[in-house]
Amino acid sequence: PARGLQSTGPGPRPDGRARVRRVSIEGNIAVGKSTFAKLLQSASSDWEVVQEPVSKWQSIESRPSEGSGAPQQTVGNLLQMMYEDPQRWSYTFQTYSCMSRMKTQLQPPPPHLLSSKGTPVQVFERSVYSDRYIFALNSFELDCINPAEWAVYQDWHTFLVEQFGPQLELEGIIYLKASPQKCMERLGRRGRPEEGGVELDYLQKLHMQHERWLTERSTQLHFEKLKHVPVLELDASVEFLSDQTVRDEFIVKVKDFFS
Ligand code: TTP
Repeated sequence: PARGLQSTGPGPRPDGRARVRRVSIEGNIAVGKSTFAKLLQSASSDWEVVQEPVSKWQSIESRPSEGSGAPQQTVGNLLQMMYEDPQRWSYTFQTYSCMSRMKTQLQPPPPHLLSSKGTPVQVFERSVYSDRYIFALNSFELDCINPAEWAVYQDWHTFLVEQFGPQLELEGIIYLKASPQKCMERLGRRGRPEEGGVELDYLQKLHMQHERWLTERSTQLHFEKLKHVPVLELDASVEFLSDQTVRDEFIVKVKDFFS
């Protein structure tokens, strides 16, 4: 059984209320992270889900020069560019996805969590850590990010994570695990246009990266604390959205993990 959430912060706040803890949901493309996140959102008012900003990556906005008054324009779909020409665009994609993720992870918890008398938890879809240890690493291993880009990525990633320190730390990770074949089936069913060319082999590689990081815990992680963050692994191969019993079981396990 998984250990409960880590207690990395300073303990209860001066008013005696619990500190808001931070957890990420990790798992392969199309495993069902967003669906699971919505399930958590509706299960307790003490849990607040912060969604992944995929739509931002799909429409990059121009930055008009200050004071020009020109309206913002959509200047590209970075997700599509990355899938069409990974060697050209993977590094750019990972800098942008990581930056948008940092912004979301740094947002303060909403007021109702801060005033909660229960055990408030902020839940993120993925994290700055999966950006590096799943996607950027995988792109490097596939030669889509070259050694110089990988060195630059690691340098600024380490610098920023260390600068922000506790604000970016996670106290737990929920790992939704399903076979790459299952994820492929779900990916086909949802039909996101940019993902039309994704092959099973790519999902198998990403699955292996998740396994190395979250099950074997053998990846060369740069951040010492991350090696000890408790992981709750859930079997997401079942159709949890349509099965009330599975949904209830998941919620019980998550409650247990959070308490
Ligand atoms: P996911 O973050 O896996 O989101 P999802 O919508 O597939 O998750 P789920 O179905 O489980 O709710 O990936 C979104 C898309 O962005 C996907 O095509 C993979 C791509 N991506 C990268 O290429 N690099 C990255 O660092 C991230 C986070 C996503």
